[in-house]
Amino acid sequence: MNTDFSQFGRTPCSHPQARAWVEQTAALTSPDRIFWCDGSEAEKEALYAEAVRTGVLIQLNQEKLPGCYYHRSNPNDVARVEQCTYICSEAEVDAGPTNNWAEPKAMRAKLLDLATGSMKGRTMYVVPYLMGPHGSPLAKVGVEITDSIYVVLNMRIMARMGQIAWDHLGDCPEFNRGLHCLLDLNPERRFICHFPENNEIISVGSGYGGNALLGKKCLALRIASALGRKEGWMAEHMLIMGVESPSGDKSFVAAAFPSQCGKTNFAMLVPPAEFKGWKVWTVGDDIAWMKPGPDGRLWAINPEAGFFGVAPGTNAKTNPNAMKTIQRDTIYTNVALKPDGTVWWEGHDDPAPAECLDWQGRPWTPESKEKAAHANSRFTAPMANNPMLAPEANDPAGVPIDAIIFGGRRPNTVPLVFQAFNWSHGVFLGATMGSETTAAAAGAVGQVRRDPMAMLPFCGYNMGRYFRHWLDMRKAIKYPPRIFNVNWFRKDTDGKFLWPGFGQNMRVLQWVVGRCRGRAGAHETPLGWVPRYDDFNTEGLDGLTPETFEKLQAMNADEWRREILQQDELFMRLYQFLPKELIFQRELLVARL
Ligand code: GTP
Ligand code: SPV
Ligand code: MN
Repeated sequence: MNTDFSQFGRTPCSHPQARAWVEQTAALTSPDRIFWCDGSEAEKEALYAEAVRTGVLIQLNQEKLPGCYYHRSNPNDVARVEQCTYICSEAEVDAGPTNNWAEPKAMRAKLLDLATGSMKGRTMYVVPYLMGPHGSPLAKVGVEITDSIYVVLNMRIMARMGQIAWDHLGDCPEFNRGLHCLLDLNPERRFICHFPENNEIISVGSGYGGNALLGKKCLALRIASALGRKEGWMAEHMLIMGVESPSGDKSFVAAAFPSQCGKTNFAMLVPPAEFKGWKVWTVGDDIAWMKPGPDGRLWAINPEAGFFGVAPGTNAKTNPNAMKTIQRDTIYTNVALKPDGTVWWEGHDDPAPAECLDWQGRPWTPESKEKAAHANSRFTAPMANNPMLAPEANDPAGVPIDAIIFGGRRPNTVPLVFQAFNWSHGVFLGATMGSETTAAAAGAVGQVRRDPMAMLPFCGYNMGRYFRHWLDMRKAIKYPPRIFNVNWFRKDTDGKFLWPGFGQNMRVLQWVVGRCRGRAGAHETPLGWVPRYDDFNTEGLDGLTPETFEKLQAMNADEWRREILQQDELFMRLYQFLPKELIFQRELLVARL
């Protein structure tokens, strides 16, 4: 195959506005060369060859992991950085109390100054991409200009990249403009900035995940959430899954869990053996765009085309479908590299290797004190590799959502599962969600903070208005999804998880789907509807005694008093913008307790 890099990327797009913007950006950043990505297979081979030649990627063992590559980030650049992330709306109030705000003119000037001449001696890649199935009325086109070949190769997996985006755009002048410059990866010069009023993103100084793959968190959540509010739809940090029962009916569930709180695992769930005839299909594992359909239901698409999943803890028992998905055509970032050119991480099926290189390239043995893989190490894999990919994942119409689940990482207080009384109570559950912080973002890990709808780091506008938008959506949806709350992470007094999680989450899912279809019983508590022991499928799960179930579902009044005070902290910050319904919901909860 021809992998002569100079032969590729030579054809500029014919879209006049995109071309003018690229030329203008090149005049500013002064690259040696402009590379126009077309998304073809031949181009892909040339890009991988170039990435290997320049040391950005290491080719893995092609017999064991065909099409797989390995990347190490700069050690100071391994997670999202919320303190460097800005919403640059004209008015500060539009960013709201939970976002960093910067005045757009001044911030743009500062960023363009940093970008000036920054691509000298480098290649500037133009990455056209489509978020969503081709032909979907919800799909959106973005163009990312980047000087990182790692970003290009990841975007090529995570989005529908290349000619397909230009085809979708046609002669529409409107597309998302994303400029990404690595600079010198100095955290002092790291800014991830969103200009929702201009449909524009400028990100400098980071090459990692959500900071640099601009289609993902920047466009598909921050920009899209602001757009959705204006246009009457929702952009959410949610997985989407299809649940097929033995009788063949298929329900669709969307679930919002904060970063590193189980979306990918839940989306790829394999039911335990006792669940004969049940199948779970993946539509998406991180982001959902949802809009009311003409039939009065809420329809959702997954705007992405790949999985940027957490590696540690992934194995054939916890997530067999992920393990199958990442055997080929996958980029591994910040995991450990074994001498045979394969990879390893904490929680892998294979035992710890006698020797390997850790995520920073240092020799590692099982005696080493530090972990071999970074806690936020990731795989980037095409969704087409998933053996349980739902056929609907490529359907331009999307899927109708029957249930929405909110969940966080809570060692105490929050039961395994309960159901909201109605939509506005469900919005209250989402709005008051708390979760322990994780390694997906730089900073302390394991501290409970409020993370409404798992969108705290991703809502591109004022969070109070976001709650209003959620409440208002009810009027546009004749048959609203039922809303639930889950917590896989409750611990006993010894600090051990009370619930086995992973595939066993099917038991919760069966109850959720059963509730939506009028098949499952429940009883009313101050928190919401909960399953009784007999409403819950415990067959084959040794140890799920009525006593354990009681512990999982327990509601402790002292814990809940503290919980409500913590919820109040966020409500106070947002007070000026907080919809009255949520204040009423809080009062009702206090009264019920
Ligand atoms: P992002 O990609 O950061 O948005 O994360 P995510 O929400 O997709 O989380 P993911 O499924 O990758 O899981 C994150 C971590 O939680 C992994 O280390 C998993 O092993 C662990 N985890 C996922 N599901 C469960 C569960 O049901 N129980 C327990 N105990 N751990 C889980
Ligand atoms: C998350 O942090 O929620 C992720 C990873 O899905 S990143 O793409 O880095 O945002
Ligand atoms: Mn995520």
